[in-house]
Amino acid sequence: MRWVLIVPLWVFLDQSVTVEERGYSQVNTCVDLPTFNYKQKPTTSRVQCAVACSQEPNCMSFSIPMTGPSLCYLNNATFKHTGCSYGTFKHFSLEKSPERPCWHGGSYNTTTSDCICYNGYIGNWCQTLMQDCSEGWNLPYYNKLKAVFSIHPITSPYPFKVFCEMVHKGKLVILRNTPDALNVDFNRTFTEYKDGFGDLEGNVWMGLQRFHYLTNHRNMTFKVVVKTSGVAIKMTDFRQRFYNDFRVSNETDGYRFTFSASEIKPGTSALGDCLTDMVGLPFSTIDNDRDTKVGNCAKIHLSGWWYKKCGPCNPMGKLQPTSERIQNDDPWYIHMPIDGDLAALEVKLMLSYHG
Ligand SMILES: [Ca+2]
Repeated sequence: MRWVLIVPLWVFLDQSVTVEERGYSQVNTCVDLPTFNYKQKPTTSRVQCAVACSQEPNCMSFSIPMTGPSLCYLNNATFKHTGCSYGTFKHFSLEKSPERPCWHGGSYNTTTSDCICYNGYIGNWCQTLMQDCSEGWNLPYYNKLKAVFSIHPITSPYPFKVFCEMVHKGKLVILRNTPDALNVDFNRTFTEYKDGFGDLEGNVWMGLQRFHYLTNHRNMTFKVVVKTSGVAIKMTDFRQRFYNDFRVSNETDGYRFTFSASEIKPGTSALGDCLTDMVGLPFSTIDNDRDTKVGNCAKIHLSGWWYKKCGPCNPMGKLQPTSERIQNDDPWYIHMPIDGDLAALEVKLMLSYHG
């Protein structure tokens, strides 16, 4: 089933999620910098300071200087309203009380005594903001869970849903191309590749714009996993390769990617490298040919990708028929750099934070 992106007007307004919407309210108090201040961080806005506070389990309030939000002061207790408002700081406290036990706009279920969290927050009291899957992985009760979560990367103007695998520091699915889920056609337009398509729990492409938001402010590791099968070994196998500090640029720049290093990890079977040669190339689709070939690689392979002339891989190509266990030369099938006479039967591209 396809999921349709409904993009409300407010997503285009930067910082449209206000401090108040993040669950903090300004407190009138004569306290200057409180004794319960425990950390200071550089910041450029009140919203950024609120995000910083919401990512720390012990942060209950934050303060910023009246002269401007150059430094964000994180505090481990809340302020009391005194009706007094002079001082050199503005203070913002989490709204949490016996009447409103859930933070950041979460709703309380009196039957189960649980908070139902929204807009990228998780935790018993919706206290933690998820920027990718790593924050969920840090909370023991999501351990090993594979499910859809709402996240809100700090540079994204809106929260959005992703599929997280809460293993190995928390992995987020960018692409899943598998025969184990309903078929999704990857032969799509540039707009569709930009916005994302497919089913979050099945075959899916998360979208280039989200890929950009997920990688433009944190050091993310991009993982390519290919499931193979061969006549000789008659068993499935997984080949993997990792790309450190992976970044995708913005739409104006053509969603080009960079990374610092490519590596194989001990204990995993090696997958060849098909991305190094594509660094600096814009993303190509059937209706936006930006490859360096005279023809259109996206039309040849029936899928979008970072193509050159055209290149050694097309992870969004058609799946090999299950009866065919050797590599098929037709260009519309998935091709991945696997040693030997093996077909790529499934591809997953994932991101994880290794801050
Ligand atoms: Ca071309």
